[in-house]
Amino acid sequence: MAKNGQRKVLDLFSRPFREKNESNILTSRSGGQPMPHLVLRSGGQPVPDLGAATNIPRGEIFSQFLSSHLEAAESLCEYLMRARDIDEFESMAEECRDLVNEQLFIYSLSFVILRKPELRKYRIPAIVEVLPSKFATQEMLQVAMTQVKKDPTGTDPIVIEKDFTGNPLKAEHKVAYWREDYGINSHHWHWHYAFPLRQEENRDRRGEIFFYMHQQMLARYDMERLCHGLNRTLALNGLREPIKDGYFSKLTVNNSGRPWGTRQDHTTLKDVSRVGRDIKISRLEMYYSRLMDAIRQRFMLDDQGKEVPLTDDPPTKESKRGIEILGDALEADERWSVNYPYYGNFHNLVHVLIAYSHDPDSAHNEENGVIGNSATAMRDPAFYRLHKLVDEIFQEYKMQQRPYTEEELGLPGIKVTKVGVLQDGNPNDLKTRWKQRDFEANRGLDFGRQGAILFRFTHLDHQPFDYHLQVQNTLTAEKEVTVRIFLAPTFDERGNKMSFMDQRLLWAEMDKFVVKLTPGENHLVRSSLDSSITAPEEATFRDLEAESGSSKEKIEFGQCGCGWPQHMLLPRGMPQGMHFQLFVMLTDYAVDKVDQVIRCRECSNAVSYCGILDSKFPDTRPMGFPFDRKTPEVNSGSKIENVGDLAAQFDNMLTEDIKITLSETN
Ligand code: CUO
Repeated sequence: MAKNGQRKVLDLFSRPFREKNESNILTSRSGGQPMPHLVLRSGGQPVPDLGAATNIPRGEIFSQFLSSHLEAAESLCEYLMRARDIDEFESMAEECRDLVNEQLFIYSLSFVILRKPELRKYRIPAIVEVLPSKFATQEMLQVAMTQVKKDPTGTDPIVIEKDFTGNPLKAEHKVAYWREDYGINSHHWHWHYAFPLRQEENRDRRGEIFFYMHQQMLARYDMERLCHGLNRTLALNGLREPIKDGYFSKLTVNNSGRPWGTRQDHTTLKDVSRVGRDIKISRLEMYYSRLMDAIRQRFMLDDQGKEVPLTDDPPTKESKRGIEILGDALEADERWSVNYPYYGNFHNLVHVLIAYSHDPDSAHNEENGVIGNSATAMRDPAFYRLHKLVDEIFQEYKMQQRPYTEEELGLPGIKVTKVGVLQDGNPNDLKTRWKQRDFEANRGLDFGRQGAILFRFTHLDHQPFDYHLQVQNTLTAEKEVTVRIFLAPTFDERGNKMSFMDQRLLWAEMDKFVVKLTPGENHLVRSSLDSSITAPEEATFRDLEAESGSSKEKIEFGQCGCGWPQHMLLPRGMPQGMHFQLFVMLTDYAVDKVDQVIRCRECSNAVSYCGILDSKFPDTRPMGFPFDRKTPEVNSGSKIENVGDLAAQFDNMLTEDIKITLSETN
């Protein structure tokens, strides 16, 4: 029976680390005649013209933070983008899969399927199943191998304990379950190819979304830390101070049993000098100074020496905001940075610097650490310290912007009178719990087992809940509004209620949606499942196989992989309950609205973190509004000390105290 398109996609994602030359596609597909995109090698053998794509050796860890790897990705994506339909895509991909680095291949397949409207309808299987070695420990792989030998048809799940990387002797370990969650790491992998570096296309507000998405990850991580009585993340104190916390991921590279690099506690960063990559700390410090100078001077210099103003109040709607220009120069995007040679590649190279800190000159032939790869980076505590350092640069910039005005914050005629959450009939007391999920690792591993190899992960979870809002529209006509919902802890590490400025960076976006208010009373109910930051669970190989064999409607599309996992929408809370604040703000949709035709409906979940493909970001306000700037000034003369004071000044805002409790029972 002929394979349908979805099957073809699944086969391409299967067994990425299979032995070379298992297929003879090169000659068989073309019937001995070179296909148009193939070139002849000196021996007469046709091979695809892959440009820089073959520069990364097979078996090496692919890193989206390395320019040479991005160059390879650019070539391979460019090659695969030429496919005109799924059949051509399949044959072109099969032609090169044994010639290029395995993870580069998976990255580029994913990139092209997301980008090409003709291919977007095909779904990518969960990355946990495609690359299990990025999620499961060496021990799990070993157990799987032993099981296969003992019982080739067995299906018993291999359970991974949530404490596999350490124990509470290290305070940092208390939040290891969060950092090592399969869902947030999958999201981060997908995000980085949804907003790729060094590619032709520049997505709307990409530098700003880089800032905002990572800032929100920090807010969520800090919220989780407070649930355990841990302090909020401290930024790396420059690049010379030893990094207090080490990390031992227990993961293996490419199912090979070769471990990823590890880092001891108190490791001092050193210049990196490995083949093809030399990184000098002093150079990174220079980039840092130039970025900070630009922020203080309120302009950057382009490659002609011309001043490019940095402001979040640009002269026209079409001009870029400063945050976007700064984001592109800081991440940095070689193609979109205002002056790449001058402002350098700060953030990406600090990833690489830390990733090689255990073996900076390759004297031990060690692999890089997990912080060097976007599918694994969030496991390492140093990831947050690095991103806090990056965020502090962004915040330095944001603190230079004027505070929001009453006009920008208010919405005359609209009053929120009540807000709260309801879960299983319980008001304002959300419960979290532990849950387990199985993934099938057969397709990502090469053990040749007929039965399933199931890996069982334990993760945080909660029952879905609803937000309830009571809103009065005192206008005589209907009014379209944007509802913005945020969550933050009420108290700091010492148990003190937080000031506006202190809590500012902890507000996690929970949802943002547009609704029409009729004149008079409106009761709005919104499900947590519809959150603007989450995507549906990634489909497994098995889900997609079942779907591709049936004629029924497709399983719901997510942001094609990008999006915060639903199961991590809430922080853990505490067994005895922990105090949080909900903050709700309604703004005028006529102001927020972006004029555009939404061109891609398939991948439009998790919009606040992932944008909408081929379309503009659908909210004109700066990302993070209204908490991205310093305390607002209001004309009444009252001082805004905390978020409650702010909400008291405006009818279109309201706060509510809620509790989040970790329940051990369900
Ligand atoms: Cu996502 Cu540093 O950008 O990890």
